[in-house]
Amino acid sequence: MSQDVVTHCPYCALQCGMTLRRTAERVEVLPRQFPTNRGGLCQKGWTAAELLDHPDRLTTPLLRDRPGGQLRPASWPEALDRVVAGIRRIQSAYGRDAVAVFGGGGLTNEKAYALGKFARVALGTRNIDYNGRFCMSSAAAAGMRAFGVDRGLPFPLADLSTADTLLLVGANVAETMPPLVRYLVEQRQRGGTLIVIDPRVTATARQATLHLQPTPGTDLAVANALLHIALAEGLVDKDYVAARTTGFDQVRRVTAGYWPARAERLSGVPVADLEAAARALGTAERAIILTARGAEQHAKGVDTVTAFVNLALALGLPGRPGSGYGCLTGQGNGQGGREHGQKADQLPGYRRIDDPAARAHVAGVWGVDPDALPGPGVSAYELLSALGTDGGPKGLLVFGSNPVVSAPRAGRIEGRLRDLDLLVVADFVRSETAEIADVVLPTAQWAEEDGTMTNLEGRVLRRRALGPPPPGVRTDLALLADLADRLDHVDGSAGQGRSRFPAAPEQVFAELRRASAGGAADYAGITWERIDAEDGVFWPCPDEDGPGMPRLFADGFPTPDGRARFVPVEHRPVAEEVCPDYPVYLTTGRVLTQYQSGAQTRRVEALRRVAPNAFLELHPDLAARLGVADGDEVRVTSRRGEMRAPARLTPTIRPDTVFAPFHWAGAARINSVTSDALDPVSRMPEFKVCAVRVEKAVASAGEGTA
Ligand SMILES: Nc1nc2c(c(=O)[nH]1)N[C@H]1C(S)=C(S)[C@@H](COP(=O)(O)OP(=O)(O)OC[C@H]3O[C@@H](n4cnc5c(=O)[nH]c(N)nc54)[C@H](O)[C@@H]3O)O[C@H]1N2
Ligand SMILES: Nc1nc2c(c(=O)[nH]1)N[C@H]1C(S)=C(S)[C@@H](COP(=O)(O)OP(=O)(O)OC[C@H]3O[C@@H](n4cnc5c(=O)[nH]c(N)nc54)[C@H](O)[C@@H]3O)O[C@H]1N2
Ligand code: SF4
Ligand SMILES: [Mo]
Repeated sequence: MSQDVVTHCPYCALQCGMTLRRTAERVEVLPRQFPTNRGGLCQKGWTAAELLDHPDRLTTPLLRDRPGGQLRPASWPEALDRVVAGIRRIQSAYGRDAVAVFGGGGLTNEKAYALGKFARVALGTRNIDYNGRFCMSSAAAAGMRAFGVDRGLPFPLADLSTADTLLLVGANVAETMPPLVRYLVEQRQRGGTLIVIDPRVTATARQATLHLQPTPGTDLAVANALLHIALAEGLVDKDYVAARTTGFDQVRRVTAGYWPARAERLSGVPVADLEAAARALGTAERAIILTARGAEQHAKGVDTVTAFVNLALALGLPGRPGSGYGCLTGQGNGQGGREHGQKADQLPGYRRIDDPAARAHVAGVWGVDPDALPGPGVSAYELLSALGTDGGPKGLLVFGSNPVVSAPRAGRIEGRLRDLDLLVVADFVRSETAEIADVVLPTAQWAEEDGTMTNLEGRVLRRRALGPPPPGVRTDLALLADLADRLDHVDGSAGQGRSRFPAAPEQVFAELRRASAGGAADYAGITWERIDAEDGVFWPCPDEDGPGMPRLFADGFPTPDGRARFVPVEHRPVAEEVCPDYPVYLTTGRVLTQYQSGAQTRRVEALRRVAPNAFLELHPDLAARLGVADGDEVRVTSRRGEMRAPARLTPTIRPDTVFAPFHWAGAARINSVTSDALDPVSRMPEFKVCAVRVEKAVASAGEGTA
């Protein structure tokens, strides 16, 4: 007996197509032909089903009876009563905003939507934000500013393979989206040029025709220099700039200051490489520029992305067939998760919560008075760092994030979380954040629920349940609906006590469609049947009878005048420069077989075998200066904290920079060290560069230990 279900991987934004098969012993993952992954999967996808019946799986709520006590099993009614009583107590003492919500870009569209509505309607709090703020918020803000819309890729992934020149900035796709590499291979087989900008010679950079290896935090200077060269060599598309954009003159003036030799001084990238890159981009018939976290997770992330968008616009790429600018979204529903209202300043359909028309529309769908909707809250890091402080929230509900490991300056954030009167975590494992919660609610995993996800192309996909969750486990939607009921938000107008929070995902999606109608991310015309029939549907899709939009900007930009906007941007130093006490740059990122905070993948045996622990990557020259040998335990210290891990010596990193992955907790948590400097616009933390000191942690034999 076997039963197959056609679905997608739970992890990253590539959302590879897969088939799940239930056999007598286990759930098998089979690769599936889908337009994005074309049958490919990475090790994380192959092993995704292992967590379904993992011994660490939570199957009962957990409660902590007093601070410092142990978590103990409890019934659902007891756990939910505790949550509701805690919320009531806090809100009556401190006001409605004193309970906050923290969401995640891994949640389905339905859950992200329900969570935003739950915060604004059931809790009546302005304080909701989510981990996407740590992810692609800089690219999102830059995209909105330039194009009037934020869709990660405004074209299908398949366009990558036909680009004559492809530029990847701070994207290590060979480890973060391995099946995407086939497009890069095809691109080069067609004779294309692949340029990678990364301070490390990554698995991705090794495939490049040209690799630029800047000091972390200097991409903006590189981008401005590329535009400077393009101008000097007559590579700018003047007709496009005149017909389709505004603001170029100011950008031209600013980029005049980025002559190649100056950019080389700022970034360390040789003039000849800058020239070669500018020419490869400027002379290509079809060129694509993509950014990811390496360029974006900076205190000047928005301006850095803007510099690459300026370059793309000057070369006439956005909207030209087979060309354009895009951001590689990260989490499974990183795209949809930023559209439907779990952002502090946002209502469904990518509407602004401070826009009276948007409030009126969404309040209508929700059956509430627009004036009853709260205003904008604060961004993720600001929210987390206010927890438990005077005037800050005293209660927090977390759905789909593990900030104890993944937040910047995590020691501080962990302290804030511990100071709360009420911390509620919905998760399917005891993540490090669940571990310090007052209430843990066990939720369904991806293979146990239906819903939709929007991949990095803006393609809305179906997630399908193989079967129901195990006994004792509820879906996020069901428990949000139950909580809302208990908080007394029952629709009296229907006269039958119908909950305003449906638990059935298809019903939630129907409501989301109405709420998003007319917004930038319009899902009104998308039905589950259409998604099945069409291999996913690209938003915006306002009409059930009309097509989705795989490619944007062919005829104009969704700005008031239909033109894209150039914005002049200047290089500036990183938030924390190296100094005699902290003489080395630290940058952080990912390895292939671990995912994010590691709460899931550290529990998968096959993945743990490949990547069992954290490490610090450093250049042999730096290691020699520090007296560190390969495998030595090192201590990495910043102004905020320290981390310990074995040294991994490699000539593939700049000698002035060290690298650590952020997937591990405890002493190996690199976010104890990272900087909480924020971008002024996106509020993105500077995860990708701070100043550290590196030293050998353990005294070697013969050295004194006194
Ligand atoms: N295996 C795996 N895959 C994942 C994830 C995971 O956790 N594990 N997470 C998913 C998510 S949520 C995301 S957001 C994506 C992220 O995907 P990526 O952005 O590809 O991942 P990162 O490793 O964070 O960063 C990419 C590269 O940026 C480089 N970098 C560091 N500083 C700089 C800089 O100043 N400039 C430039 N140009 N480059 C710099 C790093 O050396 C690194 O190689 O991956 C998704 N896929
Ligand atoms: N130093 C450093 N730090 C970083 C980054 C970096 O590059 N460097 N990258 C940042 C980025 S891009 C990201 S996206 C964040 C990610 O970091 P986190 O927000 O911590 O993301 P995850 O580890 O995916 O956490 C998801 C948690 O929710 C649970 N979960 C998964 N799906 C669901 C669901 O559907 N419902 C519920 N209730 N729970 C679920 C998982 O078990 C897990 O415990 O980290 C950021 N932190
Ligand atoms: S690339 Fe991403 S979506 Fe595809 S199998 Fe790996 S983790 Fe899953
Ligand atoms: Mo991310």
